[in-house]
Amino acid sequence: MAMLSFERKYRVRGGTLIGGDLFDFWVGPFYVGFFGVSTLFFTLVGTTMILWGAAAGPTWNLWQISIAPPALSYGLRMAPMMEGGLWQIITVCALGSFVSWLLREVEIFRKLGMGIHVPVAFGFAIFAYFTLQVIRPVLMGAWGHAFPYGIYSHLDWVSNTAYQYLHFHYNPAHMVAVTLFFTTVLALSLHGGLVLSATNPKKGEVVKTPEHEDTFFRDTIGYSVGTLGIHRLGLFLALAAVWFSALCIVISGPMWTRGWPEWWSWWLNMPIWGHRV
Ligand code: 07D
Ligand code: 07D
Ligand code: U10
Repeated sequence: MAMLSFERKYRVRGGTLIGGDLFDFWVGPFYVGFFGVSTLFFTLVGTTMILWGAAAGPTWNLWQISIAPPALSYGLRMAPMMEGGLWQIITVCALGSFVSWLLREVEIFRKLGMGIHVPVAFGFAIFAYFTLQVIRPVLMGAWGHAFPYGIYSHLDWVSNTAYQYLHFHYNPAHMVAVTLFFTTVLALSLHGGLVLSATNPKKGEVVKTPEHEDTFFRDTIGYSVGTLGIHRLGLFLALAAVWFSALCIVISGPMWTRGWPEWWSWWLNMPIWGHRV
């Protein structure tokens, strides 16, 4: 692949976090680095374990392959390979490869002298996964509370887990997370629409300026958050959405064991109504 002239300038040694010059090189378009090698290592081992589990399972149907965590009776112990041990190794490999990928991003940003906003954001996604697969199961005392690795089986886990709390929509942190996800989509669509409307004009027309963009929102809603501000807001909304997602699931079980609709009885029990239900 031909290198852009800019890439030729920045493709120099340095900026690595570990390993010095050892893996400080590129293969085609990809930067390698120590964490590229560790990403590949964990990905290969993890994928091999999934294939092993699939080979031992009843189907090769991609949608139905599933590798389950150990039964609840194993608690937080290691389980035999075919009874959840594979799931445990795959989880370690998944975390190893996600964190390696994050650190590889950090090394590339350091080479470029840029901020580390993207790996920080990825860190939130990894944190959500860690909450689902490690923090909550540990708090509840068994790996069996984690989700299985399968395309449809992980959906079954979401639904089954939700109905253990009767009506998951009544989980207040889930409400906040859902609202933040919807708001993120609104913000990105407004931003994408606005930038295209200003910078991709019809043939013969001139490209408009950020002042045009600001003015559109001032005229419409009385305020413009600004061209840098919308990116800050977008990142904040998306990270907050994931943060509240992790919160909504970690409180389900470790902190609240009844149906979520019941949680709202604090409202009916407020002394201002003059009675208790
Ligand atoms: C578009 C970037 C590309 C990534 C893709 C995913 C794999 C899995 C592995 C057969 C936006 C690649 C997929 C590597 C193959 C095996 C063993 C990202 C983009 C295209 N889910 N989920 C999906 C994962 C959880 C939920 C699709 C992963 C939680 C619901 C895909 C994780 C909960 C629905 C997928 C994870 C949950 C899905 C599309 C990890 C709450 C859907 C994902 C590691 C978060 C949708 C059949 C996508 C679907 C869907 C992957 C976790 C809920 C298979 C890797 C337990 C309700 N999930 N998911 O586009 O169609 O993401 O499912 O945590 O409706 Mg899921
Ligand atoms: C965990 C993904 C991490 C991914 C990583 C990267 C690879 C590499 C390679 C492509 C967190 C993996 C990378 C594998 C791929 C290549 C090359 C992201 C993660 C590290 N819900 N609900 C959420 C809504 C209902 C329930 C979150 C909406 C029902 C449960 C979000 C609705 C019931 C859980 C959300 C709705 C229910 C959730 C998910 C509507 C089911 C969770 C987003 C409109 C009957 C989960 C932390 C997220 C959660 C979660 C949205 C409905 C149950 C806020 C919009 C009422 C049990 N739901 N939900 O967390 O909070 O992403 O997880 O009805 O556990 Mg919900
Ligand atoms: C944004 C933006 C903006 C832009 C943008 C974007 C956000 C301001 C300027 C970016 C956005 C887009 C492009 C839009 C589309 C993106 C999405 C919808 C998001 C989802 C993305 C995808 C689905 C694509 C996913 C693809 C991936 C992750 C690539 C897969 C890559 C690989 C498989 C290779 C990974 C490389 C590694 C790990 C390191 C390098 C390694 C190699 C090349 C292999 C060779 C290895 C070696 C030589 C090392 C030796 C290894 C050893 C020894 C280990 C071996 C171990 C063993 C055990 C064998 O805001 O505007 O525009 O564009």
